[in-house]
Amino acid sequence: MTLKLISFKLCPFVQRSIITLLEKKLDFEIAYIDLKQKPDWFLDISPLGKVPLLQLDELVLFESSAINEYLDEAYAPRLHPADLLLRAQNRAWIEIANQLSAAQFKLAMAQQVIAAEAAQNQLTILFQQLEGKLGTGPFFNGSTFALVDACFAPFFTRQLLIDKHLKPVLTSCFSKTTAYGEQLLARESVANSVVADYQQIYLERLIDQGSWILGQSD
Ligand SMILES: N[C@@H](CCC(=O)N[C@@H](CS)C(=O)NCC(=O)O)C(=O)O
Repeated sequence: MTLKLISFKLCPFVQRSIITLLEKKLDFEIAYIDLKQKPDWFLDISPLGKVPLLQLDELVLFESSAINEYLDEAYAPRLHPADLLLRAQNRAWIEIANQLSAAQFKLAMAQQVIAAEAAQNQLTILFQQLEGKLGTGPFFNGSTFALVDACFAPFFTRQLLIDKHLKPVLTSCFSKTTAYGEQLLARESVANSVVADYQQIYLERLIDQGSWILGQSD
């Protein structure tokens, strides 16, 4: 079966699915679309008009969580924990990863200090939650990389770039979260989950947006 991921280069949800595909060492095709000019063929097959989509021959899956869980059940190695309760907890914490990415997006897109501070406050609350949950690492559940890690990783890919412009206050007082992010960024699947010119494209997006954070570096 051919696996084809319909993608957008800056999307953190797409990145989660790419990490999952890479962890499983699967062959897959990738097609990038411009979300500002969605092609008709994409709108025809995407119920929510969102990426990622996973095309499996004639069939299409949407929503990154459904895509990732399908891949996890269909292809070894299993990334979700075998333990039922731990797996349920991991799924719940993926919602925290969703909220982190949403707050980070608000911070990156903020044009005014008020909106940026509100987003930073949301991030701080979420960091407090994550810091209290993480153990000795290196990953969310301990020694084994899991699907929940694939969901947190894209947040850290972007935070690394944001921290070049802001004083990295957000992570400096959260040592476990900082170490967790470093471990994720060092993982081969995470490093290879974005395009080579990702940093430049992300910066151009911030410039286009008139992002508040760009004015903050010393
Ligand atoms: N819950 C969805 C979220 C996906 C999502 O928000 N994708 C964004 C790009 S990062 C998108 O396609 N947005 C459509 C648009 O901007 O019109 C998932 O996990 O797949």
